[in-house]
Amino acid sequence: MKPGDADPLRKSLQPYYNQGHHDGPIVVDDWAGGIPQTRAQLPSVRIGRRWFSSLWLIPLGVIGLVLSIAAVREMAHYEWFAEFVARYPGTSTQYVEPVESGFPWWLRWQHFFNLLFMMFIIRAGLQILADHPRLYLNAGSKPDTEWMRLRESVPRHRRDSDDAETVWTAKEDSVALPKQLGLPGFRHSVGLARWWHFSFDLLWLINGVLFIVLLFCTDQWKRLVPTSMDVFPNALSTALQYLSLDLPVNAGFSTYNALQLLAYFITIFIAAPLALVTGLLQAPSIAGRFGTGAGLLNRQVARTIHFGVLVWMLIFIVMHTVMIFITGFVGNVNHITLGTNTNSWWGVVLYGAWMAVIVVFWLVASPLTIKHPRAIQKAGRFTVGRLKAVLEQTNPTATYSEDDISPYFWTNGEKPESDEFHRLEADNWRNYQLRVDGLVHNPLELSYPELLALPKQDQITQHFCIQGWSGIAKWSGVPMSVICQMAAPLASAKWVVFYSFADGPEGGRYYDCHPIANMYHHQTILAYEMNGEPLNVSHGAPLRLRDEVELGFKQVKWIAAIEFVESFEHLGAGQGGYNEDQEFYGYRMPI
Ligand SMILES: Nc1nc2c(c(=O)[nH]1)N[C@H]1C(S)=C(S)[C@@H](COP(=O)(O)O)O[C@H]1N2
Ligand SMILES: [Mo]
Repeated sequence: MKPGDADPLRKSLQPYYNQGHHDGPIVVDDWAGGIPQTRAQLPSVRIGRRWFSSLWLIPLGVIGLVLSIAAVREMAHYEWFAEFVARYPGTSTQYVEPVESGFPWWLRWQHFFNLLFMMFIIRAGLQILADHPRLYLNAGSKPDTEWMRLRESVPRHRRDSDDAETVWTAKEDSVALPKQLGLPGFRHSVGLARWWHFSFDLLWLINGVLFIVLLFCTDQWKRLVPTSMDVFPNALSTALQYLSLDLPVNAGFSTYNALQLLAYFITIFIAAPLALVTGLLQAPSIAGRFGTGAGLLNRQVARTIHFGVLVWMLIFIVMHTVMIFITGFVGNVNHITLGTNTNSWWGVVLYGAWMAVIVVFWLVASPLTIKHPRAIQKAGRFTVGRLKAVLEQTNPTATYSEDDISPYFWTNGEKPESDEFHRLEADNWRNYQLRVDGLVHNPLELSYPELLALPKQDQITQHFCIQGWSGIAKWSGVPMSVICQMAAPLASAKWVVFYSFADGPEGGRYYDCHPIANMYHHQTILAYEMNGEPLNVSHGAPLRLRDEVELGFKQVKWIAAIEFVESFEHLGAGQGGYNEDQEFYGYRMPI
């Protein structure tokens, strides 16, 4: 028998809410404790103190387009207009040399895979957005400071985190998306969405890097990289020609028009790298490493720019597709499928086949995720698990100043309901005992006063919830290295389990496992104070973990016991924690 096997805490872990179906399928109505499928609203945007629906963009866009066309068609009567277009024809060799080699096979296939991967990335990205459906520019994610949102304000009477009974949790704030828009659509499915997002991010990046290398190993870069400032007047000329409804010549087989070139250049060389950088800046392991948590590059700014890239990509995809259709559809699809400057119907057939493949993957992705969630978790871990393990090694050390402390700090999780916990709370933790055991030389029982008497450490650090919000707070407590020193783990101990007093929403005890190496990091502490006050119950009293390289859900609140183990396979459903078991998160969460 392994140490602790007869333990009531270990027994309280539940393999999986859907007992008997350890690998799913997910019953959406029972998901996350039966959270109702509150739908996302259309995005609204705040200007000053007023909120405007994004639907206004439709009439404004139409009016803007019609007025622009009217204005440009009038301008086209003037001689200077004709002179300008003659001088800068829009498609010319003033800003690039023509490409003689057509569209090579690698470029055509990479173009197809790029679209396929982006379909998954965009849908899963929208799902991640819906898990905290607000965008801010401040690191503290304070309600009503968001500039964009997909639901109404956080209810005013539920913002007080000192009241653990009524406080509005981040989980309640999540919204559902239609199944064929989000991936997988249902509410608070961020864990599964992230496997799709990150796995296809990696494939997309590999495809993109290979594409850029091949561009510069051949003459294909000449299509995409302007070599003269003349690209700008030519781009203006192209735009004017489109708006005058007198479409410019399409010589795309060898030379893109200047507007097209700029759009491609921005997408490939600016938007795509920006997506990578702003994705990484949202990670505790990166932001903590570079100390970007509070400043201009804070997580919420990064999330906003990341969203901006999404908007750019969507506009690009729509405009690109419209242009393919209206500027000579058969010829255009011949270029990109067969690589020939022909008007063959085979090009159209191949284009149709590609699109059909994308539609099929589109249609099966969400149902497959709902049916086989454990397989999605495993496939995701197989694809990006090792990279996440590397990010755990960034050794984040950032601390912030008192001025950076967030005026509001979101709450998450369900507080403990047991009589035992209520009694401990009523007695102000006088009878609380932290148990530390498992693979250690010296099992410990530490009372609350004993914990307070141990060396105390303060740190002002940033919390990163998987759902997307963040907050900076000052945490004070006992370094885990001190606990390790006292307990003296055996060499066989590889993981450290934190058991909570609280159950998760699906039933079964909340717990989470951390690599033992993290325990020796100087920023890993058992906190009993927040912002200089005793920790309140909402935020995890009497004791909550801070392991700053990891995301928020791993910061177990209401800690009842700590156990050192060799592996976590025998705990719960064997995935490394409550959310890992029940909601298919990963156990390494430095991003
Ligand atoms: N026991 C327990 N601990 C928990 C949770 C929970 O549901 N139960 N939620 C986690 C999540 S998802 C987050 S983001 C943080 C939130 O901490 P806070 O409420 O202090 O902001 O606590 C983590 N610790
Ligand atoms: Mo979270």
